[in-house]
Amino acid sequence: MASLKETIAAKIAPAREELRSVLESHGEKTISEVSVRQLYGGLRGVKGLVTETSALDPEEGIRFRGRSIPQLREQLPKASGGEEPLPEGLFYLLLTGDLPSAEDADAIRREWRRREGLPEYVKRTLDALPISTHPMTQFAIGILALQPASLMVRRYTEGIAKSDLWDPALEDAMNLIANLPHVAAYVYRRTYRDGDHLPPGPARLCWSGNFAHMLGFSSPEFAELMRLYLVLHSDHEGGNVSAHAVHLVGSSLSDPYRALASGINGLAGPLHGLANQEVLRWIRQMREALGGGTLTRDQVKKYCWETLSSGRVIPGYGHAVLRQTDPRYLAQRDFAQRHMADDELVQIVAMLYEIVPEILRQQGKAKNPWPNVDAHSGVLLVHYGLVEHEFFPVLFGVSRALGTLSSLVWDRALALPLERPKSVTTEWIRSWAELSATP
Ligand code: HAX
Repeated sequence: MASLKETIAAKIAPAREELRSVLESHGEKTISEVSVRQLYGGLRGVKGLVTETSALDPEEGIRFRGRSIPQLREQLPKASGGEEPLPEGLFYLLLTGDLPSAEDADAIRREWRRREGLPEYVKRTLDALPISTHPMTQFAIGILALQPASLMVRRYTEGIAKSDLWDPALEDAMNLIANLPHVAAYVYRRTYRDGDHLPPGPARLCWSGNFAHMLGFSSPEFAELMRLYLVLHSDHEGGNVSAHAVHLVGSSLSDPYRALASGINGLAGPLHGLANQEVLRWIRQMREALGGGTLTRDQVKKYCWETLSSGRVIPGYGHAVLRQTDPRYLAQRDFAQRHMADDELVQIVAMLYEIVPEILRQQGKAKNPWPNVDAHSGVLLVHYGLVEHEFFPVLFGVSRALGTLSSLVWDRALALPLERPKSVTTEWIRSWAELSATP
């Protein structure tokens, strides 16, 4: 069986040739024109990036290397006795484009488990932070604290050719992914369990199972949820803030640790990954405001309108690209229906699905009234006892590393250049518009 690195190495020359040929045949064709509105509007809809690992269709949702979420849940290798796909297999797929065998996924599991172990200075760095520091801040600092181990930096300093940088970038990505559950679990246990840390579990545990174990959750069903969660949040094409930040920062040949930390900081915004914390916070506030009993549809509707009229968003709803219910939401809903249909919070989430889209339609602002990935994830975690909502975005961050670091390895393999778009001023736009209007 070829190693992961051998499999990728064999694909690099053809991929470079493909890129050369696309540029030779189509290099001067125009894909996107940018309106002034788009320039001020977050470049929504402008095709300005190439990302191979996944592609997002507004109606159908995400495909990872061409495969939909239902297909992934069916086709990717599973843990023994489990039904949900292994993130190890997904990572293989994202990196190579090939569906992994059970042996391929297990080889990645062994690699990650072999590379794990937090240096003491990383723990001391985290311990120096006030316990009130948001878990996402701690997580980003933990990632940066690991950075002195970067092989890419060492090789660059030794004078490696730019075209070979993908190799140490892959090594960094593997070491980093192996240790992200350790950083995350360390943050969780120091913040919410009085620093009572748990050692890693037996070598046979998969990446997600070991993560669940180090967080302190031993139920096999929670490990199943982790596998699904860590697969679903991994990648969402290249334009979202976290993926774009990793790609942008990496384009300066900044190493994978620094690039991922940037992506994690982007993910920590409430319009992006922090929305999963906000959804639960909002539901808890709603229950409290409504007296804590069983919620009626009318009460929920009124609370949604109050949220909107106070100038806030309804978290977990809407999307910059999607125009349908997010299939990542549907996969979590399916998990909930199979494992916890009677859970009270799950039922509130189901009620919101029946109520919120119509309210957002009536309000008439959001282009997409449907739920996104963050509308469901929190209540699943709470069901198993992971109740601390500020920690939820960290789980998202652990998962997002899989997609963004796979893309980063390919950015280096294809020797993509420094990303440096041109900016203009409003004054420039005015003069340009006046000049273009002159007959
Ligand atoms: N509640 C209230 N208003 C909403 C809304 C929501 N859920 N979604 C969009 N809108 C509003 C926008 O705030 C915007 O209002 P203004 O014109 O006053 O600025 C208007 O509708 C048009 O926005 P849009 O074009 O439909 O959406 P954007 O592409 O600008 O933004 C967001 C997409 C996801 C940021 C947006 O839908 C939102 O704020 N949703 C709530 C937060 C959330 O769930 N974020 C997570 C998204 C998924 C993700 O990235 N996860 O990591």
